[in-house]
Amino acid sequence: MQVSRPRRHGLVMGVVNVTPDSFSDGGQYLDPDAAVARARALREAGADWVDVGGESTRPGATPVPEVEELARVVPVVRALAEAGIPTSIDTRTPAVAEAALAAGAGMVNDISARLADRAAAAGAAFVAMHMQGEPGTMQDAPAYRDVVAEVRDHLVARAEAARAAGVTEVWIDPGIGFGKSLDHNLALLANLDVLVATGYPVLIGTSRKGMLGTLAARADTAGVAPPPGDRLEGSLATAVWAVLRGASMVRVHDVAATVRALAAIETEAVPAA
Ligand code: PMM
Repeated sequence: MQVSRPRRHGLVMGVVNVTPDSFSDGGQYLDPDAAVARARALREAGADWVDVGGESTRPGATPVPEVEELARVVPVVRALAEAGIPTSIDTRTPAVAEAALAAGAGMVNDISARLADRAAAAGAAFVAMHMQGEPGTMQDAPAYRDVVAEVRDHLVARAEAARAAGVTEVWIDPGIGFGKSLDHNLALLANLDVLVATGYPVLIGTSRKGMLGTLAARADTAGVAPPPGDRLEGSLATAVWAVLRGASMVRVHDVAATVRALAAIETEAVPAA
């Protein structure tokens, strides 16, 4: 399998949601063969990691029964691991993390930031993401005294706990859109250096998210927000922004376009000697 040349800066995590209802690609990859084909295509387009999820965590989503989540993701993770594709499991369910790790996942991407012990037991990498509240209600009234400091403090505490549990590769992610208003999201993106300064590698996921619809509507003469599948410009702009501000990886749906966008800033992204 051909993969693109390694970049010096900005890894890319490609998203495959094996769900009927994800906001960005729900229903497209519910069939395991379609999910595996999508993952292979993302890898060939330059994804460093492929992130497989079986539960939609969009605002207002209801939790998926564990047995259903297992049935969705485990066959896909196993097929990808057998194909040698670095695979991350996007879950907050302990049994799903365990089964995916046993099937060959090399990273646990955990929006609840509570599954570090599972990652540690398998020698896998771990992403601690910040979320205020639960997906069902998190966008009802998100509130912070100081969003940047609170998110940083929470993530550092979870990352330190993950290290103490034995994880050697710990990532932090502010969780754009997870219990955050537009202003909260923008404050976090504007102050990424605060997260980068913690020393933990930072992952950012803005791809196709609602904030990009809102911002694009401001630029539209009729004030219309584009649907998730039509938010590529904002997805690329924020991915480039994040990497220039020191993020080490971006989680995206449009891998080929993101790889090209990051290639275009490769020189600028490398700090002067
Ligand atoms: N966003 C979504 C799901 N999982 N994981 C991390 N670490 N960071 C994110 O921003 C994130 C995530 C929601 O997007 P999707 O429904 O398109 O997967």
